[in-house]
Amino acid sequence: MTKRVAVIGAGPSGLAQLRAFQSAARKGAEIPEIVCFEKQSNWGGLWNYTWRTGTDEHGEPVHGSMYRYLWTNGPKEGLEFADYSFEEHFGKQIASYPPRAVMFDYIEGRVKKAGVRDWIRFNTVVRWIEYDEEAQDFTVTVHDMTRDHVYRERFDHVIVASGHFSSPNVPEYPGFDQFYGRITHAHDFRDAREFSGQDVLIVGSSYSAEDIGSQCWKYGAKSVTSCYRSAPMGFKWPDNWEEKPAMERVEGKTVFFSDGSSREVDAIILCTGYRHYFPFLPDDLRLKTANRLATADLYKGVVYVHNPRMFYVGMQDQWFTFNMFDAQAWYVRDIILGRIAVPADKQAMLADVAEREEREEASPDVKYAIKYQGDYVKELIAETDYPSFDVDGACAAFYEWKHHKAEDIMAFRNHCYRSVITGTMAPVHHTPWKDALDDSMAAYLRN
Ligand code: FAD
Ligand code: NA7
Repeated sequence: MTKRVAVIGAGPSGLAQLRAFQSAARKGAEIPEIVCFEKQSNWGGLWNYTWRTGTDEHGEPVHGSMYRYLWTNGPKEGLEFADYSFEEHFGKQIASYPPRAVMFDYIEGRVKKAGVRDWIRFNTVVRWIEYDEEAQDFTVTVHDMTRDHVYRERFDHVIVASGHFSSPNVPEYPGFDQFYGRITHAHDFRDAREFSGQDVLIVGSSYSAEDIGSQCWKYGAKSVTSCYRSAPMGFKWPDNWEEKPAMERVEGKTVFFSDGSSREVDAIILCTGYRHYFPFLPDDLRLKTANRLATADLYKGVVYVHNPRMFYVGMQDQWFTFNMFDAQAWYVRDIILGRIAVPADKQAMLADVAEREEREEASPDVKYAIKYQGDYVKELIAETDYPSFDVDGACAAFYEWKHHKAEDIMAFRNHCYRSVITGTMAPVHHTPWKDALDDSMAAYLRN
């Protein structure tokens, strides 16, 4: 009897998994039946933009956290698919920090070519998964929203690719309930123009804080104040952007900080990160981890040590994204196809996790972290037929990117890098990022 595999989510990670199996099938391998459940009506995950916030058309929590005018926050040369280059997709090399719509088109191009859309059941929310010890299989309960029908099916393996930048981490500070303006989380941020002319407070000091603050600045906020809990972002900010230490409390429109200073603001945007949240999983199958490079309880970063028939793809904090999801997906595929063996001993798997954690913690240096994840990508692709590529070259693009950000945070996206897949240098974009207000694909590809 053919094995059955359930993939949860058709974002970049889930699509990498479908492409991995399709690629094996195309080379003549016998593959299991793959069923991908996707709660949205289209693929692309976070890159499938929605204007909605809160609940979707079915009353489900909106998955999307992306916003209008988003351009990639790292160079595309660090994430390019090794089996499908930007040049293959667009017919030419393009500039290095594409807007969301361009990225969506690229993601979609590869899976359209692979012809895997039929494997996906759209508008279908995974509600619950249980493992049957005796039968050694999983029962997956899903809700088909189109037919308003709940049903269950059994699978030999489950691959969770539902993302982890969707369920917001929302802290509360004293006085929030009396604040005179709007308090939102980055997850619900959609259009920076909403804040034009306003004094905006950004809480947090990571990627969302940096980029949402920059969006507000670009689209005409009167001022941006950002505040950090642990460490400042420390960039050379424009004149109307001030970085403050931790927020302590709010009174009316006034925010007080831990250095005793205060500031009046019109709106507060909580860029306070996300939670790994799997409401469809019971205790024995649910990954519990912080957002870090060495995720807890995942052997080789993908095999769930407490039940090695279950896999998670894309659960790490991310320097590498699409190419790392590919490396993981090809690796998971080969375990399922019996080409790669997983240790039978749980202690051996836990030792692998512990070694990864220890190595991650060995240095707080950013370059070290980038190389650490690059080495992880190399480690996985060495064991499968995923096309090998110059991972060190991709790391080098990330190092340059870091340098360009330190030089000028509002201009780093004007730089270009060399593709590690095709060897071509990206063209300089026709308009500096801060002046390019139209983020459409047509505008970007005009080069
Ligand atoms: P997602 O893209 O989150 O996809 C998960 C999919 O699972 C979704 O389609 C969702 O609908 C589905 N799903 C979830 N729960 C269920 C369920 N119960 N049933 C059925 N389906 C379900 N990365 C970069 O490389 N460059 C960037 O510039 C960049 N910018 C980012 C900006 C923002 C604001 C955010 C939040 C992230 C950004 N990322 C960026 C990182 C991003 O995580 C990855 O690019 C990528 O989208 C992760 O893919 P994924 O498939 O793991 O998760
Ligand atoms: P991150 O990278 O997880 O960062 C979360 C930030 O929020 C980080 O600066 C945290 O500070 C801060 N944080 C968390 N809780 C609090 C509280 N309670 N008070 C103040 N500050 C807090 O999430 P991002 O959204 O920035 O990035 C996620 C992805 O989206 C990323 O891949 C990007 O590509 C886009 P800390 O340093 O922990 O003190």
